[in-house]
Amino acid sequence: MATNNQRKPPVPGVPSSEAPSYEKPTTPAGPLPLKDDQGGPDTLTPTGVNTGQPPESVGQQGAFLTTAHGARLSDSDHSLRVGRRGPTLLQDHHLREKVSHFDHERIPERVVHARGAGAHGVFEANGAAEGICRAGFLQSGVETPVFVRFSTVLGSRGSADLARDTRGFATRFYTAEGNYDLIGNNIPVFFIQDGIKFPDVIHAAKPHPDREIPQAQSAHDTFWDFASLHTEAQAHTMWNMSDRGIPRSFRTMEGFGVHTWRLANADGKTSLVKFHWKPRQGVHSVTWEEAQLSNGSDPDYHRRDLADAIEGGAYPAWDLGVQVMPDTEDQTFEGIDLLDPTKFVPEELAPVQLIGTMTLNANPTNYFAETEQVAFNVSNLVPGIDVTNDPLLQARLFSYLDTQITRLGGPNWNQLPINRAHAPINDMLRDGFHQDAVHGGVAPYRPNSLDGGCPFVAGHDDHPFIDLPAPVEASIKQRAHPASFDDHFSQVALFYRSLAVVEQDHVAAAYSFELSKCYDQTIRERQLQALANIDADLCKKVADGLGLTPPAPTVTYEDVGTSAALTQVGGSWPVAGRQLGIVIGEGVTEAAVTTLQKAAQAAGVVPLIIGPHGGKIGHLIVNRTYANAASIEFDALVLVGELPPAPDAMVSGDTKAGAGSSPIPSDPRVVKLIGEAWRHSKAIGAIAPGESASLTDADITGDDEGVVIGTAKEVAPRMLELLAEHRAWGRFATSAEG
Ligand code: HDE
Repeated sequence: MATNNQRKPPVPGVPSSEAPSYEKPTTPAGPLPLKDDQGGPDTLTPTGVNTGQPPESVGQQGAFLTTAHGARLSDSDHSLRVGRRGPTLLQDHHLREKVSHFDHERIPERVVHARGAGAHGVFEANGAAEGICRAGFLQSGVETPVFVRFSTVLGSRGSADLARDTRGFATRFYTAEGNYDLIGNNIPVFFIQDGIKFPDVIHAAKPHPDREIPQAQSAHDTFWDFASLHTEAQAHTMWNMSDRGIPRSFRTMEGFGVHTWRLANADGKTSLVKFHWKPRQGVHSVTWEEAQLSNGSDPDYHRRDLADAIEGGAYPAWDLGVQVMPDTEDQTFEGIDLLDPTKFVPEELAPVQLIGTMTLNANPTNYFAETEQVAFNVSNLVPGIDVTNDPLLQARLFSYLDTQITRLGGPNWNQLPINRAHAPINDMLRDGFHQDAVHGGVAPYRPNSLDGGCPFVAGHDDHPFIDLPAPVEASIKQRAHPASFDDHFSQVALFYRSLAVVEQDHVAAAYSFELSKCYDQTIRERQLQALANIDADLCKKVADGLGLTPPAPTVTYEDVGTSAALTQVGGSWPVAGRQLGIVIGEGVTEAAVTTLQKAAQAAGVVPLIIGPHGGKIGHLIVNRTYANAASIEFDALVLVGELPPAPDAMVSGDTKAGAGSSPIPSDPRVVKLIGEAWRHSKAIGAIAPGESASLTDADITGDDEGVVIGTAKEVAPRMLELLAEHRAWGRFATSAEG
């Protein structure tokens, strides 16, 4: 029997590289090839020799099912029993191997950043960093394979993608001089100034230990208890409460190295830098309502978005940039302490200079082997890149190595395929759980003569990693921080005041929401005091939301102005990888739909048809139905034709199940769909003449900002322009309008 499936689906997400046959297959054959969008870790030996084999050579082989030691099996569906109705025999080695391996399939999830998604790609340096850094992968034209893992921080591995949270942005560069891991976030500042406080902030933010709730969110008493007492956390918290805490996509996030790093050029001259990833797709977020809807109807929203974009050929790209500051003795710049990770350097003070571009172009072949087992390590550094004395960074240098030993079951996690370096490995680390390398020789110690003195340490001209000499101030041993770390508020005010009014309103709403979820009044009042120290207007809005009186500030500090680089509002951006919903009904004019589809596909936008039922309408394949479509999936919507209620639309009951008032003028699910798109300020189009009454039923008119009514040829290009602006910003009501 024929199926609708095609080998090359126009819509990403089909699970297999070949369409399944209707009948159960009967001819033994080898494993199917990888899908076109998939890549894998390069096939290297554990000690760094490229075997030249394709990625699938490390996957399943042969046409027959085997045991783990390679014996072919004739039956994997029945355990070995005494007769047909008798007890199962202990001698069934296949049953025991199969079930025992299954029993051990899970490994400990990451203590933070447990939920994530990864992709392969390539980084190409443009040479602009040559003058400041001698790392080989930053020299002009050098291409380096990369693996990136994006993540949320707080939730467990199965939590929803659109939690209000910081996002991890960890990049591994497989350079010819060893692996370099740049493990950053989408927010340039951090909660704490000293790594010794990390267990405190994470214990406060994770679910309460008694009931283990709430999952993946900061809207609870312990988090705000900590943040309001430990006011150095206010900077990071403010970024989380802003739209940056709910990104539209991993593809539309900036990335930041957070700490200051120390680079050295070929002459040994050093400079201090902050790393930035600038997404070519623009920096965009969703609204809070979209985030909440998504967590219910599509908790894999970000994971799917990244994989679909790559499968669809809309490869996301980021420029890597550096802010370069002189390596002065006091390590401050324009009054900002560069060793304090709760501070950032405004781009107006130190422009971001672009030094290369990363493109993500392949999805992992196997989530567990790659995305779960990738083990980033802050101390994976290459010659030319060194650390600073930032006390947060110093603690990370210990933590990442330590955590991998537990998570990956021993000290040889560097030998897992996704972690193998692309440089020759000649260490003297031996044995341990899961040792994959078969080391020769008898003398893994130095000095030795029995192995010919090998391995030798590299001389100055052999490109070794050199710990950059740095003066350490003559001092006493103590547990204390410098006075410059005491300013907890001035840059938080700078961030807030740099936002557009609509973004500021979102910040106020986020604080009001989160604090309203706390049970304890004292905690709300204490956090209001912190807000009073940041911005009186913000404090008043939040106090109004909570029904409290705004307190007076208790600190004074110099106003540090604003930074135009911090708002996400404005600008026009590439649209590739965005999703356009095309709503059709029975008897639709197919030509109009085809015009929209073609225009979308030409721009790399994925057109998804939403119909009254599944299957086909005329020649058009329906991708979503009125019943299963969720507004959050679509960056813009176009209604084609009249859209009468579908036969399963109901008169009363649950709206999402199809119910509306009687008689039903429009399908209530379509009205809900476009109503939500309107509230979220997304572009909406309607094909005229004969445009759908659903528009009027949703109280939308052609005069509204971001709404276009016209022929398909008129609507299509306008939709792409509106998509490029991300939102019809003027449609959001703001507090500035009173
Ligand atoms: Fe992490 N962090 N972290 N962190 N972090 C981990 O390492 C830790 C910090 C970040 O996709 C863990 O492999 C300490 C800052 C990312 O696999 C763990 C401190 C920044 C990821 C750990 C910090 C980050 C991690 C958990 C304070 C932004 C996910 C699993 C000293 C610059 C990487 C693991 C991935 C993961 C510890 C602070 C970013 C436990 C002790 C600051 C993106 O080692």
